[in-house]
Amino acid sequence: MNKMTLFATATVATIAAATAQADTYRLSHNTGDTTTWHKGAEKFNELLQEATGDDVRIFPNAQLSGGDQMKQAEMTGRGAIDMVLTSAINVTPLAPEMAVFSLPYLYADYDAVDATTAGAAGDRMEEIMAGHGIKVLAWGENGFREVTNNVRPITSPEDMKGLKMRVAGPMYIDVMNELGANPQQMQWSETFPALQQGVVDGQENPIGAVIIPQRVYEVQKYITTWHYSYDPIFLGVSEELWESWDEDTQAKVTAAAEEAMEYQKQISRDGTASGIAYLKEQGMEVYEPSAEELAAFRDATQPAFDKWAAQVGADIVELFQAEATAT
Ligand code: X2X
Repeated sequence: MNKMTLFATATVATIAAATAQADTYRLSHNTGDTTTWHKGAEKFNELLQEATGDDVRIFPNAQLSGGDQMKQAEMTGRGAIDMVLTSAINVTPLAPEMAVFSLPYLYADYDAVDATTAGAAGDRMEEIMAGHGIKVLAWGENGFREVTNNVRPITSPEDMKGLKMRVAGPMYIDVMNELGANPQQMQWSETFPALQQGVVDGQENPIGAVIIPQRVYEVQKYITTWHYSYDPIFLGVSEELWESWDEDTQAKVTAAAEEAMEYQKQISRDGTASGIAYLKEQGMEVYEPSAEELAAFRDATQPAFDKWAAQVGADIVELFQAEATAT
């Protein structure tokens, strides 16, 4: 063998070894390790291991972005984090269009939600995220966000007046201001102690995905199922990493993500369905508003809807509304 052949043989062997070697990817999410988000990530890891031999190391509570839940997407976009599982509202500093999902009272029910994530509306958001360096693999669910607090039952917009409310993101600040509450943006990982110590009176989150698994009922007395805002989550991978895979790997990763998010969505919905009874058992006072009462919340939050619809862009809002009402 001459020198050239030796070199070529060694290179091929190195590439073969590198290809056969299993990779470990780092996945960031911003809830605790008891939530349906975390369970969905674990399911993804399991399925990916079976399909490709690679595995996923899961980092809860936004640890990879120094505890900042709004930074995970941007870091994934520039390849500093491999994978991200987060909700739409956390991505709005990077892609304001993602606020569309959570516009107050956009969705009537789960069918309307599924029509958009599976339809042209979902595709449009996936294109936008790709423009920020994130390949969306599949949509999962945080859910319809319900309001809890320690001061009084919330039965009408007036009841929100003066309440100190922890919120996750900018759109919810506007919504809370319209309702006369005092909103404060805070990391989710810091919210439980803040509620416990009375730094804030209340918060809003989905029942099945977050409120029950993170035991919010231990530090909150009242919950109102006002369904004011829907929040999807998505499982995404940095475009850089995505592009490094061959088509076969891309297909396997996508299939694992879709199955894992389907599972995550189902356990979130199941947990929500059985959740009201559970929260009552835990001593919470549950208020389920009538259609008329919901309409009052809807009217009161309309200015925030209009403001954010303008930021999202009329074409996107119309696309979502068309698919959400076609079911
Ligand atoms: O921070 C929250 O409230 C949470 C966990 O629901 C989101 O990530 C938006």
